[in-house]
Formats: sequence, structure tokens, C-alpha cells
Amino acid sequence: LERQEELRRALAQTEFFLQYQPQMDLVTGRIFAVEALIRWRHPERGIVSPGEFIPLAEETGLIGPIGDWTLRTACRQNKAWQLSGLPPIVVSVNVSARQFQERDWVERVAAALEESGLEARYLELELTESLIMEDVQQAVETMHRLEQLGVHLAIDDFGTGYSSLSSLKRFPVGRLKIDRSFVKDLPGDSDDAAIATAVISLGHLLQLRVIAEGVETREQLDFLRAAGCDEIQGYYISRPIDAMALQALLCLPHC
Ligand code: G
Ligand code: G
Ligand code: MN
Ligand code: NA
Repeated sequence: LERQEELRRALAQTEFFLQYQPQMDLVTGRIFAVEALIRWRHPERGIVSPGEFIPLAEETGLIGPIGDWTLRTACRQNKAWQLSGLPPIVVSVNVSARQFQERDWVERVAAALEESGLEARYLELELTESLIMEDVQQAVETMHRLEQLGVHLAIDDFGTGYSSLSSLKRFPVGRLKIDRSFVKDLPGDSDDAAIATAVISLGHLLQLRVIAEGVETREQLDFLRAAGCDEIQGYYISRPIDAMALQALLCLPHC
């Protein structure tokens, strides 16, 4: 209960902030998108990671307003980068099941875009397989409404859930994100190498782009490139960083 009160206060006093992790196109070498990741600047405990408070936020329903805050902040920040003259990029936001299942969720996404002035095509929403599989029918319907808004959709942590091939075909998504658990032991682990290769083929068969998460080494990058992976994200490119640092990074080759 104490933690719950703290979380409420954090929201009221804006103790949250976002970091952004670059995603790189393996063909052009360009940073074309960033994933927004929430953090909590706790007055006594320091920086708290989302793994430690998102589950409580989900249990208590606070994920609704926290998720709105994240979405609006990410949209506003992306618009600010554009206005500062940077080449436009996509900002990708993680979505929780409970947030996604709220009745007015699509309207809230539309409101965040409207309020920030960000064009829908510069926003992507990351949904997990398990979120979708909780109620496939409902999820597909919501996904179609989001698609009509013009936002991009991606499946996060791909390979850890259990969406079937036939259901995957029905999802209006543009990207699969290979979960970092399959990337961690590349290129040495032959099972993971087979899984990563299979996910890339599957994604391409369904005309999706495939991004690998958690890329930390040159060897992993080389393996993924050879396997035809489109994009990578991970410490090898950059850790999640503050908006200012990201702006400097994006500026490097251009400004
Ligand atoms: O950044 P980090 O590795 O600590 O993130 C841990 C987990 O928290 C990841 O699974 C990530 O998807 C999730 N996460 C990060 N930011 C958000 C957010 O804004 N909303 C939701 N629902 N999950 C997030
Ligand atoms: O579940 P999701 O894919 O949204 O989780 C993203 C999380 O993965 C972020 O919290 C981020 O901090 C973490 N992450 C990003 N890149 C790497 C990496 O190269 N190595 C490891 N170990 N974690 C990473
Ligand atoms: Mn994610
Ligand atoms: Na993931």
C-alpha cells in the first residue's frame, strides 16, 4: 500500500522520465527510430527501473495514467526533435495489456498525437504476444483501429509468447522484435542461431521488418546481418539515453 501511494505521488509530481534507445538500420547504418523507456527518479532510492514498478502499476490500474504520461511525453519529445531540425525518426512506446484493453485507448493515442502535433507515422506501439493472445479477437480489432490512425505496430519480445503462424498473419503489424534472450548467446549457441534465423525468415515471409534486441557485440551484429536481419537495437549501438544525449547522437552525421 505504501508503494502504491509512492507511485501515485510519483505521477503527481512527475518523478518519471523517459530514456531513448536508438535502433539502427543494418543496410543504411541510420538511426531511424528510438524506443522510449520509462524510469522513476525516486527521492530516496535513486533511479528505479520499470521492471520494478510497472507490475505494481498494472495491478493497481495506475498504468492507465502512467501510460498516458509516457505516450504524451514521447510524442511531444519526438515533435520537439523534429522542430529542432533533426531528420524525422519514429518513437516506439511499450504498451501494457491493461492499458491496451481500456475502452478508450485508441482515442487516447489519437489525443496524444493531436496534442503534440506529431504525425501518426512517427509513432510506433510495441505490443507483446501475450497481450495480444489474452483476447485475440479484441486485440485484432483494436490493432486495426490503431492502424487506421496511421501509427505503426510492432510485436515486442517475439518468440517468448505463443502466437501461432495463422494468428500472426492476421495482425496488422509492421515489425517483429526478436527477444534479446535469443540474441544473448549468438553466434555460438546453435539453438539460438537457428531460432533467430527462423524468426527472420518468418518475418520476411509475412512481409514484416525484423529487429533484433539486446545486441551487445560486433559478432552478434555480424551474425544477424548475414542472417538478413533488418535492424538492431542494443548496447552495441547505445544504451538508453536522455533526450538531450539522443539529440547530440542524431546530430553527429548531419549537423
Ligand atoms: O528499460 P528496462 O530494461 O529496465 O525495461 C524493463 C521492462 O520495462 C521492459 O520489458 C520494457 O518493455 C518495460 N518498459 C519500459 N518502459 C515502459 C513503459 O513506458 N511502459 C510499459 N508498459 N513498459 C515499459
Ligand atoms: O521488454 P523490452 O524489449 O521492451 O525491454 C527493453 C529493455 O531491454 C530495456 O529496458 C533496455 O534497458 C534493455 N536492453 C536494451 N538493450 C540491451 C542490451 O544490449 N543488453 C541488455 N542486457 N539489455 C538491453
Ligand atoms: Mn520493448
Ligand atoms: Na523485448
